Amino acid sequence: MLRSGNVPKANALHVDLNITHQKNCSVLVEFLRVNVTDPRTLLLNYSIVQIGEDPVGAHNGTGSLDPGITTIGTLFTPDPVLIVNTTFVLLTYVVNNDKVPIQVINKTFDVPRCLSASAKRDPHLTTFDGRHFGYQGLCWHTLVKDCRNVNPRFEVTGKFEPREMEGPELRSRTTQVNVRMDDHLISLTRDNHVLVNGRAVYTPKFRIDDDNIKVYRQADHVTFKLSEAELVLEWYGRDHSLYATLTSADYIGKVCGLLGNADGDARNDFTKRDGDITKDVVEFGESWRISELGC
Ligand SMILES: [Ca+2]
Repeated sequence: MLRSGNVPKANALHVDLNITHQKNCSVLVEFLRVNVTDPRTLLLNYSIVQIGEDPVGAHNGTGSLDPGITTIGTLFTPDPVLIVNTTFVLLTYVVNNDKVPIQVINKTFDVPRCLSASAKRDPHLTTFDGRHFGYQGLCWHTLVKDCRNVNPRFEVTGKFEPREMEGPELRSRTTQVNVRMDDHLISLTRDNHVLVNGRAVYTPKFRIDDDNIKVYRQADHVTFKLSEAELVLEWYGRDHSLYATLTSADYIGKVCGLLGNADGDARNDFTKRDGDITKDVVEFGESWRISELGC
């Protein structure tokens, strides 16, 4: 999380900021009302622009913080091509009901390189580098794992099972996701249950391995964070959808599996387990099936 450096004065009619990364590498900018008891409405005009040599479109918006409303947010998704440790400037003018400026926030924040991938219903899979493909495989497959050496620090696997038949073609979907990290095996089930080494954990939030692994159970999904790799998984079990984001420079281009190698080049994403690149989606998919796990 990136936190604003603004230090609001006590009882001032000001806003503060929270800037956080969200699913699919989007960025949420939240405006927080500092003095919640003040009866005046705060009007916001903001503009988010990238710092750099090439001009890019600004993300502009307006909003109002009426009395009783403490937070509003704006979500924007930077162009993935530009998300290489990019610095953005958020310029916000805050005025009161009389349209008199009372605060200008000129806040600079960095967005680290971030890549997103997904395994869900059709089109089924999208790699970190944005290649969409349908692969109707069955049983357990490697989705993404550390491929820096022969002893991966982590591996995320998905179980594909057939959908209810809708015609003669077999179509599969993800029904469970397992994450293996050191001695820990965390399973995310289709009912959004979480199992740690086979035992169900029902607390809404828990940590493992000195905070390296954090799991949050929410209403319709489970969020899994692996701090070391800056890998975030969001699992919507009932929707059979997994979203993954990866931001660590240590792992960019050094992962492998059905979600690709995250090096920014979609053309090499069909790299098989043996390192060869294929154009055949079935050959690629089958190479990542984990035959020893069965179905
Ligand atoms: Ca690639």
